[in-house]
Amino acid sequence: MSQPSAWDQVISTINKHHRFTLGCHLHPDGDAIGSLLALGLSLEKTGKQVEMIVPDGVPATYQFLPGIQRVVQQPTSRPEVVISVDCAERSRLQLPEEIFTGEPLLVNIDHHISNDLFGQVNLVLPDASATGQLIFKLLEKGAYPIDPAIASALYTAIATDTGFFRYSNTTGEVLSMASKLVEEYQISPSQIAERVYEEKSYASIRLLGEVLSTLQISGNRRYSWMYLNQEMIRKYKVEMEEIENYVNYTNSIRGVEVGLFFKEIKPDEVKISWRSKASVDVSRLAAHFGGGGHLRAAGCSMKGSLPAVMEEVLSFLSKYFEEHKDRMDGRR
Ligand SMILES: [Mn+2]
Repeated sequence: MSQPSAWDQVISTINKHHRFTLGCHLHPDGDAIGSLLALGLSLEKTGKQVEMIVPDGVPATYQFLPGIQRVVQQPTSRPEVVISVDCAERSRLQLPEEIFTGEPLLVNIDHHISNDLFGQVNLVLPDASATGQLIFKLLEKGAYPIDPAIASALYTAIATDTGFFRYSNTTGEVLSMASKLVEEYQISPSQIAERVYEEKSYASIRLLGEVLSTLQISGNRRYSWMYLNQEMIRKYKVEMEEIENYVNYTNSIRGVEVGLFFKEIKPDEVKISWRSKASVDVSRLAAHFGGGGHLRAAGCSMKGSLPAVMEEVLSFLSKYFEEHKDRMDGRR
């Protein structure tokens, strides 16, 4: 990671100002919530006035984090500086517009390769495994305080974006950061993993059962898919955040190279999650439908009915596997 001037710019912006509002993207995940909370709590400890805003509320999964009650849905003041964490585009930053009336400085801290540098100050490093990794470095470089609550938030951010240190973005640096958080601040990795993975709602497990019953496999067992329709969403009313990881079942089948999860989020809109093993770059496949993402995890959104969208995407995929048959067979 390079760009030393970006670090200095963020640090001097923080040091020069007093009133901060922090925000993140819609449907925040562990990295977004953990980064927001860690930075917010640390700045508060230095005596800054801080508001951490998540308009749609903190997902139940992350309610266990110490200090999380400081994250609120409505702002009460106008900041001098707005800090966006883990958010790739200005339009996805979930903050009420009135926050920007006094033209506060906008600081953008993120690790998405697609980030369009929408801030006046941008600390955007696509090589970072998690925004939490950038926040940890920032707190160290700026000599801002870290306590056990801040350490828990940082660990949760880093752990969730690396699939609890299983994904290909699990680097030595990420592991040594995690080790440091455990050794110096006595946080408990098993407790955090338990809270994130073993505190699902009853409804979300029942819904998973219905979704799994739609699972299918094709292309000589090279790709697999399942779906969630409006009827299931209405029946179970679970938070979208709890559904995010369902897709991993499709790709966890032996021999399957690409896994798809179709979600009918509105009657005429389907969100598709793509997963792959190392052989197929799903960010390129998702890009064919106007989406994007990473090599092994991508997404796209399409207009149309669920059956029509599934038909279009699956016939594309069928052709793709037909064309790449030789290479795939060679791998087996
Ligand atoms: Mn992230």
